[in-house]
Amino acid sequence: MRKILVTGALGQIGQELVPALRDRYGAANIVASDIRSLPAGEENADDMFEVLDCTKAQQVEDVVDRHDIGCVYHLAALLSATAEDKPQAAWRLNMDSLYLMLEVARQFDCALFFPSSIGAFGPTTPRNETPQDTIQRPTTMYGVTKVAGELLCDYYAKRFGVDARGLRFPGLISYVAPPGGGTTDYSVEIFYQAIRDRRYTCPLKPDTRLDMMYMPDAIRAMIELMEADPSDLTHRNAFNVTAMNVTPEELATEICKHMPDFVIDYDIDPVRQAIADSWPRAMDDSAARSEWHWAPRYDLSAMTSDMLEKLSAKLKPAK
Ligand code: AKB
Repeated sequence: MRKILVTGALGQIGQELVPALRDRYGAANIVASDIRSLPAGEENADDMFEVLDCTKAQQVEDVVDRHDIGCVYHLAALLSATAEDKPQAAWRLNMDSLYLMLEVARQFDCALFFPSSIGAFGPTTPRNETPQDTIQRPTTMYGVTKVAGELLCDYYAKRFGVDARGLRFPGLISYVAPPGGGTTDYSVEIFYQAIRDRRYTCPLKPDTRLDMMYMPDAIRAMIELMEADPSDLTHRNAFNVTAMNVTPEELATEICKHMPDFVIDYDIDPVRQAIADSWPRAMDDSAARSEWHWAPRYDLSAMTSDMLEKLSAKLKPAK
């Protein structure tokens, strides 16, 4: 098989996607890449890793050509809160790199996975049961880059036949690698703080309802979409996917079932709150369910039990 390249491999999704791809297709077929080097001690002779700035055409072409890449999972991007802080940098990374990846996919005949987000919607989008095809007028730089990215992927698919596919991810909850600079980061931080201190100060209001998904479901969704028979896909790109929708208060209540002394309080971050208030409360993911049989396995209760068990083991002080 032609190899698979993952960009942003040291990020929250990449650190779980790369091992899952290595398990599924064999380590010799997966090239991980990131703008950062692998941390010392994490190198493994069997695993391929490239330091790659995916805004640099020459570097991207060289890696794709040298490794005979046939599919790219393009994860490198700035998340919503960081993008609001650094909008110019967000445009450069999120858009320049996607354009380059699509161009390289066109020239080298590669498939491409692009992660869009609930951030691709805005305050004029219907907030409940948000349809697959609806109004998209985001008010954040992150959202602007996600809508533009979705449109660019559709354009390259239609105009040049590039097999570009993608998902609109909700907040992703995981214990392997922390997220960085997202609006939904609270849903991961709350677990770290619950285990360490039995208390958490949340930057979003208690009733802020957003879609969420546990990382094992997210990884499976990406691989299942990329493996789906193209003739089954009407949309192909930017599928709404969700597994649960929760508020900070509800998540805290679920954690309390395992840790009755856990306490949550609130210190609202106005930037993150404004972003969250402009996003859907609950997406309709029926297109993904019918076109490629998407079905999440973790609901709030299953995710919370697994997170607490796995993260407690990870944070246990070494003896
Ligand atoms: C963020 O909060 O920026 C991301 C997202 C929902 O796209 N987790």
